[in-house]
Amino acid sequence: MYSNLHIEHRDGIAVVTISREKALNALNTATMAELRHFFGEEGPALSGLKGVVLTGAGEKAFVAGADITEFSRLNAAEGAAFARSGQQVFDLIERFPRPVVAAVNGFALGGGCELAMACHLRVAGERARFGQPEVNLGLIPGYGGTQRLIRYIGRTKALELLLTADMVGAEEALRLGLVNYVVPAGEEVAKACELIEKIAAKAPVAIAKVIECVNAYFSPGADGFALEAEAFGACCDTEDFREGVSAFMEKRAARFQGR
Ligand code: CO8
Repeated sequence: MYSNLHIEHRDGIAVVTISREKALNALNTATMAELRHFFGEEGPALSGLKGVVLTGAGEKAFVAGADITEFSRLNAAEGAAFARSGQQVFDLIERFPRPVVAAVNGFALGGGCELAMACHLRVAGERARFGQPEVNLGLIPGYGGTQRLIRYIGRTKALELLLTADMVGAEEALRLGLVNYVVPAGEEVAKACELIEKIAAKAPVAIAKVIECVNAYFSPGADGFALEAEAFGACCDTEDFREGVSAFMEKRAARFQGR
C-alpha cells in the first residue's frame, strides 16, 4: 500500500519506517502524501492501536530533510503552498490521538528535525544529529521549524541553531530539552515502544485529551483552560474514569476499555 513507508505492527504498536535510505530518507512529495494518508482519516484503525513509532531506514539517518531535488525550482507562491501542505501533514501527527514517538536513529535535519518535533516524544540514538540547516540553502524551515524549535528549547538556543545551521548531537539535544531520552545506537525503536507500552496502560480517552489540551497551549486563539475544563468533564463521563477510581479503591490495576 505504501512505497516509501514500511509499516510493521508489533503487538498494537505501528512502527513506521521512512524507507528512502539512498537519499537518507529525505521527504519527497510521495513520502509526504503517504504520511498524510497514514496519520489522516484514512489511516490506521484506532481501536487496538497503542501508538506509533516513526523512524528512518538504515543506520545513518532518521530523515535528512525535505528532498532538496524536488524544490529547487519553486517560485514564491509554489514554495508557500509546498510549506503549508507539509505543515498540515505535521499537524496531523501532532494532533494524532495516540502517542507518536520519534525514534531518531541518525541525522534529523531540516524537515527531519521538524518531523521529529511534530511527534509527541523523541528518543535519540547516541549518533543522532539534529539541525535546521535551511539557511545554507538560502531557505528557512518550512514545516514548522521556526515555531516548534522555540517551544522545545527556547528563543536563545533556537535562534542560534536556526541562524548558524549548527547541528547538535544527542546528548546536547537532551540537555536542551529537544529529546526525552538518549539510548545506545540501535535501541531507539525498542525504547520508543517501551514508552508507548507505558502510556497504553493508561486510559486512552484521557491520553487523547491530554494531547489535545497540550496542543491548545500552542494554538493561537485557543482557550487552553476552557478546553481543559471541557476535556476533564468529558473524561468524567467515561467508563474508564469509573474503572480507574474503582481499581484505585480496590488496590488493583485498572483495566481500561477506551470508552
Ligand atoms: N534531499 C535529497 N537528497 C538528500 C538529502 C536531502 N535532504 N540529504 C541527503 N541526500 C542524498 C545525497 O544527495 C546523497 O545522494 P547521492 O548518493 O545520490 O549523491 C545521499 O543522500 C547521501 O548523502 P551524502 O553523500 O551527502 O552523505 P554525507 O554523509 O556526506 O552527508 C548529510 C550527510 C550531512 C546529512 C548531507 O547529506 C546533507 O547535508 N544533506 C542535506 C541536509 C539538509 O540540508 N537538509 C535540509 C533540507 S531543506 C528542508 O528540509 C526544508 C524543509 C521545509 C521545506 C519546505 C519546502 C518549501
